[in-house]
Amino acid sequence: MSRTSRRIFLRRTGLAAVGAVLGPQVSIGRSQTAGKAAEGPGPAPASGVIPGKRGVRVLSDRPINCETPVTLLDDEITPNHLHFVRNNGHVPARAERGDLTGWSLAVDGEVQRALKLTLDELKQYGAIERALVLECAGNGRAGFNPPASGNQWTLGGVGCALYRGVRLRDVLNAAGIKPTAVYVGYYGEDPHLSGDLKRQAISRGVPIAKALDEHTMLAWEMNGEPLPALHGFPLRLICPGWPASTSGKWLTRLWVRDREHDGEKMTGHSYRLPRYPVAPGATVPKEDMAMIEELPVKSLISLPGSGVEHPVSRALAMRGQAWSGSGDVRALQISIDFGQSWLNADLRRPRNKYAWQRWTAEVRFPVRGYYEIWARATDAAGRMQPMVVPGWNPEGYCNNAMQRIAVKVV
Ligand SMILES: Nc1nc2c(c(=O)[nH]1)N[C@H]1C(S)=C(S)[C@@H](COP(=O)(O)O)O[C@H]1N2
Ligand SMILES: [Mo]
Repeated sequence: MSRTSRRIFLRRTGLAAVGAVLGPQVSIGRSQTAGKAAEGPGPAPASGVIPGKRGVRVLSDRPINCETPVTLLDDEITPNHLHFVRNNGHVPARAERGDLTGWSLAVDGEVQRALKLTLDELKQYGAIERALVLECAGNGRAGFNPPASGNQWTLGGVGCALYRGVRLRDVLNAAGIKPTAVYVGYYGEDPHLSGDLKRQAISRGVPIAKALDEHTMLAWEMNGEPLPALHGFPLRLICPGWPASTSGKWLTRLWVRDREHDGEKMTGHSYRLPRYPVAPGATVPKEDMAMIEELPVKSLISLPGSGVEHPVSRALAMRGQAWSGSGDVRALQISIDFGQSWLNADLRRPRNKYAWQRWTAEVRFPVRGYYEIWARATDAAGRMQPMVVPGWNPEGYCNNAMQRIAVKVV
């Protein structure tokens, strides 16, 4: 079948959304981004449109959302100019100006003494530095069929940067957590898209146990620089392993609560999955949806890009990253025969818990021809990435299907 007739076939059968993701990834000679742009939301605006970003793919510019082409997620530490951005509202003017005037962080609610801290006061709590993966729960959404509305993230709504800040628990303990505390909700300074100052763009949170986890932090630095405007200047939460929507940016207030937080995007279907498997396209009642906590195990192939030619006489060098919401990946395996057999890649230990783990592999091909290469990570509990898009859900979250690339061996 020619490419054109194949595409018509996909459209007719209502599989265009799947074709948009899988087609380009497994066809020779078309990059994933070019293929996606051809059938997706339209060509990406010229790079440089988003201040401070280079080489990213723009999903929307109001609010700003961009993802990283998977071949550029090749570093152990994702540089600031490549890290994906997921904004729900506008970037606050303070962040654009890099201005701390009048800024403070309030910690209140179910605490013995409410705090109001300037950045300098916050820095008195000491500093830790950690490489931490942030992944949007909607990363991979473009793979669902029927499609879910929202940003059509392919593979690049993820990054692993080096953050400097304090443990959230040190600040919460200074405020004194009351026994009634069960949840911490965040508020940020980003204006709602409508311009209505009374509305929040997003206000999510985590249960108190996750807030008190030693890896949950308040960060003011990203890769050795003050937090960039797009990533939450002057202060953000990092709740590693959980949907990055819990990692509030441009923080002004932490509200310790005696119940689950009910801010913007905490209720309804937001960041929730059906409690039981549902048929694709099903309508799921609100009460049957449960909050996403740990994200599933996942990996990516950053080298080579899909569609390369490789000589049969030589081994193909491959590499990429693996991570999981529980903080540990036990194995990374590669298949060149559609999953009939697997070889173990070299998987490095993470730089610290919740950093991603670099893997490398050398792959030899028995004969010339067309190959698909699949990469599959397994977490410490033995859970593996599925071969196909898992568990359809109304909002298109948690697609951790294996990444596939195509190689023409000549
Ligand atoms: N205040 C605020 N915090 C926010 C958001 C936002 O729009 N406003 N977006 C959230 C979502 S959905 C994600 S995926 C991450 C993205 O972080 P990044 O833009 O630094 O990659 O920030 C989270 N924190
Ligand atoms: Mo997100």
